[in-house]
Formats: sequence, structure tokens, C-alpha cells
Amino acid sequence: MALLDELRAAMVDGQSKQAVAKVNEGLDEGIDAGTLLREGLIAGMAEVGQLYEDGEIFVPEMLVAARAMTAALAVLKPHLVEQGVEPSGKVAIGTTQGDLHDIGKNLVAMMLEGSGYEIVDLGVDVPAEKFIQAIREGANVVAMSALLTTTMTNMQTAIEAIKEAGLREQVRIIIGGAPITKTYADEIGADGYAEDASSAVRLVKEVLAA
Ligand code: B1M
Repeated sequence: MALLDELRAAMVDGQSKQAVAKVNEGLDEGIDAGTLLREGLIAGMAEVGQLYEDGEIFVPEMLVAARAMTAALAVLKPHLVEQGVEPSGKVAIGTTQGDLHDIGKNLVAMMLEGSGYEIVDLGVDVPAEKFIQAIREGANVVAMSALLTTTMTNMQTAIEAIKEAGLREQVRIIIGGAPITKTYADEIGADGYAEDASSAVRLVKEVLAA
């Protein structure tokens, strides 16, 4: 579909205004918000990652692409989330220490919020102590995101610190992000792994019911 191609191209070129315009155009044409997200924004970002890996673009280009995605996501947000659901759990979410990637984490937070969970967004580069503080302040789920193989190990550090603080029994810990797998989640003693934002919503429901 031409519009989705144009949306992907706007993402790859880091053109925020064009990305926002294409998302609005798509919504006006009746294209489903999930399709615009997956086949436009996420597919465009995957292309950006590939170009970076191939040495065809560098960090500044990744950064402008990320800005375009953030701008376009803000337009999509009300269309992605269900409205008027009562809070059914408190989720503290953050990108693990040393890691500055926040688009995936924001998307997960957005979908959870829209599904009725109270969200405490701890931001990026989150040390274990901040997760611990959030649990002390009533979070019953901790969701950690990592995009780098060098920072995913800090998820384990955070889980160990939560155990040492004597809080492990009162919280469910779930993890996700491009390099994360179910095997890794099992290995480090997390309660679950979600591949994407909609699976994260299902997973939170599951772990809270367990
Ligand atoms: Co970076 N970066 N980056 N980067 N970046 C990657 C991750 C990389 C794979 C690119 C590549 O080489 N192909 C690579 C990592 C390699 C590795 O570790 N194996 C990489 C690198 C190397 C780096 C730097 C080291 C580059 C440098 O400086 N030399 C540097 C590190 C900075 C740091 O964090 N300390 C860096 C910097 C950046 C920018 C700042 C420029 C920018 C981030 C801006 C921002 O986030 N505000 C950036 C970007 C944009 C990317 C890519 C291109 C896109 C990431 C993204 O937003 N994807 C990325 C390549 C790629 O992923 N293909 C890359 C879209 C997003 C919707 O997907 O985040 O995967 P994702 O989230 C998904 C799922 O993973 C899941 O749901 C989301 C929605 O479906 N999910 C969860 C995520 N978190 C979850 C938590 C959950 C559940 C599910 O909780 C339960």
C-alpha cells in the first residue's frame, strides 16, 4: 500500500512532520491504527536498524528516526488504547541501567495504560534502586526493557537487588526488548517475557492472575 510505503520512508528519512501527516492521512482513510504501527512505524524502524548495521547510516540518523517515531506515536496513542478502563494493577516500567532506548518501552507503557493499568514510568537508564523504590511505593508489576546486549544483564542485577531488598515475593517481574528471549527470562528468574507491546498486556494480566 502506497501510504504505508510513504510512512516507512518518512521514518527512515527521519521526517517527523511527514510521518505525522502520513499517520493522520492513514487514519482518515480508515487504516487500522495497529497496521499503521506495525507495517509503517515499526517496519520503518527495523529498516533504520538494518541500515545502521550495514554502516549506511550513523547514530544521528537513528536519533532523528526515533524522533519521527515518537511524534507519530503521539498521534496514534489515542487510537491504540482502549478508553475508560478502571486501573487493575500498578506497573513500574523502565529501560534498564545504561540503556537509553525508550521507544519500545513507551509503546508498552502506552498499551498497558490503555488496558487499565496504572503506569509509573521510571524512564531510561534505570538503576535497581529505582525499581525497588517503585515496589515500596506500591507497584505490583515491574516491567524492564533492554535493547542492548550489554545492558540486558542489568536486568539480572535488578532482580537480584529486589531479592536482597526482601521484595521479590510481592512483585511480578517481566522483561522484554529486542535481544531478550523467554530462555533468558527463565535464566535470570523473571516471571515472564513479552515479545511486543500487545503480548506485554496479555502477560501482565497472566502474571497478576497467577
Ligand atoms: Co540504538 N541500537 N544504539 N539507538 N537502536 C539498536 C538497539 C541496535 C540493534 C542497532 C543495530 O546495530 N542494528 C544496536 C544494538 C546492538 C546490540 O546490542 N546487539 C544499537 C546500538 C549499538 C546503539 C548504540 C550503542 C550506538 C552507538 O552509540 N554507537 C547507542 C547506545 C545508547 C545507549 O542506550 N546507551 C544507541 C543509540 C540509539 C539512539 C539514541 C540513536 C536511538 C534510540 C532513541 C530512543 O529510543 N529514544 C537508537 C535506535 C532508534 C535504535 C534502533 C534503530 C531502533 C530501536 C527502536 O526504537 N525500535 C535499534 C535497531 C532495531 O531495534 N532494529 C537500535 C522500535 C521499537 C518499537 O522496538 O524497542 O524493540 P523495540 O520494542 C518492541 C519490543 O522489543 C518489545 O515491545 C516493543 C514494541 O513492539 N519490548 C518490550 C521492548 N521493551 C519491552 C519491555 C517489555 C515487554 C516488551 O516489558 C515486559
